[in-house]
Amino acid sequence: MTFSDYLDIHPDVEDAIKDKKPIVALESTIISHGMPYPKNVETALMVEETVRSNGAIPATIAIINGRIKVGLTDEEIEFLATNEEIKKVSRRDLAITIAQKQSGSTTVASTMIIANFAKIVVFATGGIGGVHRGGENTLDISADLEELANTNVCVVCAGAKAILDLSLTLEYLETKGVPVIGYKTSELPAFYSSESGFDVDYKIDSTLEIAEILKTKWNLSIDGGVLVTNPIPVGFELDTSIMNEAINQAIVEADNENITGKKITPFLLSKVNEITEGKSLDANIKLIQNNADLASKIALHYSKLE
Ligand code: PSU
Ligand code: MN
Repeated sequence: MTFSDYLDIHPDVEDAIKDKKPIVALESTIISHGMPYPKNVETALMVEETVRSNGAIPATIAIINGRIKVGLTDEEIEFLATNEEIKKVSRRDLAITIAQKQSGSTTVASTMIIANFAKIVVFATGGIGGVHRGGENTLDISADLEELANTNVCVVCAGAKAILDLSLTLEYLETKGVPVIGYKTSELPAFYSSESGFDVDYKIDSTLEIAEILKTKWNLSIDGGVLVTNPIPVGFELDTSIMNEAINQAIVEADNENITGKKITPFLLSKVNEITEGKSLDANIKLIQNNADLASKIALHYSKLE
């Protein structure tokens, strides 16, 4: 058996693959563990619509009853959004979830693995995992970074949240040879804010140029991903000092409650949302839409270069 024996591709995505139409992969951890119901469903559907309105086809990825799904029905999205039992599935969890015929939402790492198999090269998300604060002692480094090092997918995100150590995250990406591109910015965006104080490697203002860079990288057989960081739209940024305070408070609570491992990111996200009374959630939704929009434009150019 091979990968395809475990895979169900949605008919719309299947057609797009056949016709070499642009496709944008979307992750599902954000649906099950990144946002509360019903905003999670509304956002997942809205993001798919954003991709379609750009002339690309959305492929939201998840594991349902042991089957790898590339492209979900609205019912499957609802299922992932409402079922408390859905596991957060990163690289290490994939085989177990599938063998045990369970359901799981995919992180950036596992979404990249599946997208790559389906030959989908552009993927939009909110924020990637990275090196956590204190990661030099805890070794809490997201498998997302290792996947970016190895797997040929372009990930469009709004940078990473300040729940992470952004400086160590950039160092790790550099060591692993992952290009970090700022779309119309020379500064790494910090998710809720367009500024982090850290520079990206390259500022690129054109989606065609980004597509050409992807093409060139993989033509040269330089395997691994490319990270495109896209600042939150103007007017939707949150106040940095308020956010930092919320994040610090959330980290203290996580420490007090001994939250570690895969639980830490979802815990911090929901705490920050609680502390900011939903303001962080509104910003989160806006930036994901913005990333889906940019990813679609890159995918459109890339499909014409093929
Ligand atoms: N960062 C966010 N929102 C998210 C995640 C990260 O701002 O929903 C999710 C993504 O699916 C990401 C995962 O791939 O958390 C990283 O988890 P970990 O740090 O356990 O690898
Ligand atoms: Mn971790």
